[in-house]
Amino acid sequence: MITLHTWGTPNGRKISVALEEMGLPYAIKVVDITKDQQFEPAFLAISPNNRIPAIVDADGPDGAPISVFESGAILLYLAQKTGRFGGSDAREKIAVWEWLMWQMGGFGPMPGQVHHFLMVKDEGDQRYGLARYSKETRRLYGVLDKQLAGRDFVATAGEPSVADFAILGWAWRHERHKVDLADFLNVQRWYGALMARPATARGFDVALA
Ligand SMILES: N[C@@H](CCC(=O)N[C@@H](CS)C(=O)NCC(=O)O)C(=O)O
Repeated sequence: MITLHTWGTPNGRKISVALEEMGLPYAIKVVDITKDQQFEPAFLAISPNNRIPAIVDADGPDGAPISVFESGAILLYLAQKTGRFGGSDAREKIAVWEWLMWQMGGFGPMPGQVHHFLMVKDEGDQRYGLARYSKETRRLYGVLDKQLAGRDFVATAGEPSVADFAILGWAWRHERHKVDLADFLNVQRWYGALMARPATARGFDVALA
């Protein structure tokens, strides 16, 4: 059994989506980051960067328990464990790594800054932050749109990969970072197709209580 330590944010939802898609049994342990539970010693023992998500797998690679933090590492771990959603051959696997790292380095940190600056009170600070990070967020949506032209998934053919799940976690919050998917038609098509998958929908809906 896997325990997912999480909260209802894009980085957390990526993992519940992946677990649902993989059909792995899991239990949820809520870490309420609005109450600073991410700083509790028991959580820091498995996630030293005090961020959700983290997992504990009672049945690690050698049969002993293992904990994993950082959502990208968790997704790669789960893909390795199940042999699913990691790419079907060596070339696909490398493309999955590329697009997963693209998400972790940009398509997450940048819209996350938009979310932050939308809440900043000082108008001058807000204007600067939004101009900088909204522009970069839109550029990233443009990159994704180009990659998805003529393709169903970012890095694989036939079935999605953990890179799609990672990117979807942030695209799920497109309204919050003020992006209209109608401006990115390939992203809109990909988003609709993934969200129509029952397992993916369950991953976004699973109760965090
Ligand atoms: N690179 C990390 C980022 C995780 C992250 O930023 N998590 C946020 C919620 S989405 C968090 O736990 N924030 C708590 C805090 O800032 O103290 C990952 O992808 O796992």
